[in-house]
Amino acid sequence: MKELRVGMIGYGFMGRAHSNAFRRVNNFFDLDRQVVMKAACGRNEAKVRDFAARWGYESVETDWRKLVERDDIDLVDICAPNDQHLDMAIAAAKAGKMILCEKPLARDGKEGEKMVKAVEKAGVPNMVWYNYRRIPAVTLAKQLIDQGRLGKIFHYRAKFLQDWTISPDLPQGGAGLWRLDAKVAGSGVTGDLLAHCIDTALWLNGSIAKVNAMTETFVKERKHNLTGKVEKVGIDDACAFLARFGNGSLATFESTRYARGHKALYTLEINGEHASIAWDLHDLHRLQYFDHRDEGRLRGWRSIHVTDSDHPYMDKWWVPGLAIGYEHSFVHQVADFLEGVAQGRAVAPTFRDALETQYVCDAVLKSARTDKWEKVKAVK
Ligand code: SOE
Repeated sequence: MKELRVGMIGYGFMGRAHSNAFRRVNNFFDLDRQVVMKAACGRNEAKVRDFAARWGYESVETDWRKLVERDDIDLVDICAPNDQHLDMAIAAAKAGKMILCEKPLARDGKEGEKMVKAVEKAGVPNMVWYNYRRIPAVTLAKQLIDQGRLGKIFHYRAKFLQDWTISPDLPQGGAGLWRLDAKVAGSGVTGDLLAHCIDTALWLNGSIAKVNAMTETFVKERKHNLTGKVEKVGIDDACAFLARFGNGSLATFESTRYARGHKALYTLEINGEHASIAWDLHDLHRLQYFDHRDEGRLRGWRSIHVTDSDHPYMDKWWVPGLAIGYEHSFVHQVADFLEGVAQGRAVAPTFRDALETQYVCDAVLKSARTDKWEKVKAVK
């Protein structure tokens, strides 16, 4: 079997989620490529050594440019904060590496465009880690929609709610908290959480034509971990927007880090002419499905436990009825990517697919500023 040698940049929460996927994928999926965890890269040598030892990377680097140039690396996985995606992706593309990039692709559409250009010019396989598409219940929703079971779609509703930044004492900047620093993250909940909802929505329901948004920053100043000074907060703490899809359906999207009691509640509901579906990340192995064409006396919401062997990805895991979790969506994404590499075809969401999400985020943030409906730029 041909080896595929991975170089991982970053060792935070996502570095762990991706490493777990690389480690397990060949145990569960029959693939033409054997993942070799070749090198992990991070600026703090002690921490990156510890990370590499724990996850089984063969070597470490403290300078990402060295990692990208190494001859024994086939694929670079970018798990660094958002402000570094652009430079890393361009360098990796120039070095002819395959690239996986953590979401969001970039801080905005302009950066995203440069990244798309770089990978397409280099002709290297590329993909962005919008992992929720590959939770079996969400993939099943896609299959049902593509079979036309819902009929014409009228409504799309999505929310991503958290509550971890409510305290004004929480600083911004630095490890983990760079998500609160607009210069590094690009935006707040729009790029971090709504980007997930938008990616799934574009996949399930097609393009978004225009949006009308509002955002709020509830805590206006926070101490910055890197400067030690109290600095203005530039991110959106909460964002809600209306959208019109190209297929004529109406949508509402909402995200906040101020919904006390909710830790990572991603929910979506789609209402079509014949049927509706609903999904909830806190109950991720279930898909709710209502079909108006069912016999009247028995009609009602079905709660499908998406754990049977004819459900997406489930034949690769345990016996029917036994659930899998969040981390498996990353394993599925690597498995699909490796299959695409072996067959010489692109696997979604590519950088180009993720650019569309970036354009929706740009339009959302613009609309919040202008207080008007804003058109979403089309990906050329
Ligand atoms: C933020 O808390 C976060 O970790 C996001 O960055 C992830 O993309 C999301 O899946 C869970 O929440």
